[in-house]
Amino acid sequence: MSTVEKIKAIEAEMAKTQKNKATNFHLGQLKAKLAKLRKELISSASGGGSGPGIGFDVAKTGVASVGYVGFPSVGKSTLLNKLTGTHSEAAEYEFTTLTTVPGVIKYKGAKIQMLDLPGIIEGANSGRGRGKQVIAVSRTCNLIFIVLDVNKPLIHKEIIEKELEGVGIRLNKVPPDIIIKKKERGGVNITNTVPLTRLDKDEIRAVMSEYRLNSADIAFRCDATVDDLIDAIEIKTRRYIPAVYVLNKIDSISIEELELLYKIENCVPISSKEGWNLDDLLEMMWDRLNLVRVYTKPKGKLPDFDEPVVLRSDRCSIEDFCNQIHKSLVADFKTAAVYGSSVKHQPQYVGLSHILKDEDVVTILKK
Ligand SMILES: Nc1nc2c(ncn2[C@@H]2O[C@H](COP(=O)(O)OP(=O)(O)OP(=O)(O)O)[C@@H](O)[C@H]2O)c(=O)[nH]1
Ligand SMILES: [Mg+2]
Repeated sequence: MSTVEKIKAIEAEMAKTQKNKATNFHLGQLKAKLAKLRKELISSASGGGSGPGIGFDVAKTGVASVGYVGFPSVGKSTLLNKLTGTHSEAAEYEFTTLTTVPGVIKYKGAKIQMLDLPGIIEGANSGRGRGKQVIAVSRTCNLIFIVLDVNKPLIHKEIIEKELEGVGIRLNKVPPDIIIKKKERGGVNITNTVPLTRLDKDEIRAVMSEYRLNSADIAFRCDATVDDLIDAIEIKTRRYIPAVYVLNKIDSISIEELELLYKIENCVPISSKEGWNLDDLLEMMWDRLNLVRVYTKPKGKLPDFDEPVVLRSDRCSIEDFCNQIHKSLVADFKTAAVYGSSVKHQPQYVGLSHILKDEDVVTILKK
């Protein structure tokens, strides 16, 4: 049986098993098995080598990347062309784009790479169409634009979410607050700081034994589901990525129809053909990317507000800032004078480990 067939078989078994006290252990086991099989799919997708993967290995440029994911012909390439001025073939037939087409946009001083991907369809994560490669690229992005055609049924949104979820991508979520400490012996010890209303001990034990975690302390600090527990165990293969739902082609529907669409969370309605509402889309992109702009101030001079050093919020210490400017800077570093919201005193003298905030001003003092 192939991995995909095994997944199908387990899904079928889960569908016909009723959830109750007696079956909880069995269902927990099946969920964990499923998660392990899906992991096999991810590793075969990102491993490359097999199939037509040419063009999917795009060099990363810029401080962050945004991947465009959507069904064929929803207007992904038209959007890339409008936003970045890059040329990616756009046409009215499906699967126009067959490879990753990169473009770059400069927004608020930050260079952001945008990746136009081929259209995906249901079954993408098990290898249909160019699905595997699209998904492998999406996993590396800092933000995903899920592009939807407002004329197509919203079921497309769910299909895409399911495809991405299936390979360990978690959209607009934070990792579950569950701490697992492996031990040499002593069995599984479960503690919780909030009541667990969605998960019972049998399910926890089933999942733990499926992962051969026979001795461990697990502390639940959120009302977790069995999927959250599996995510916590599999944390290394999970990707928590923000997503924006781009509702394209609003030029082709009425105002009344448009109002209904605004109910979708994290959405921006646009028309890439007419260039409508692209400002809102970029503003939302900026917000979700959570970038940190740091202005340099040469000693005794005014800060340079035109060319910020842009950092990602997960890597924005003074050391990261120095490395962005020049590799040798850290070796010569004495102290940094920082003005802005990351410090109490203006300026405050800090070391390499200080974490910067958006729009701070920094002067590096050398030895
Ligand atoms: N009315 C309208 N049509 C649009 C809009 N954006 C794109 N289109 C049309 O939709 C068709 C498909 O556009 P593409 O940009 O090639 O779509 P894609 O998502 O890149 O398609 P694939 O590469 O096949 O996945 C083209 O005929 C575009 O002119 C829009 O905002 N409004
Ligand atoms: Mg395209």
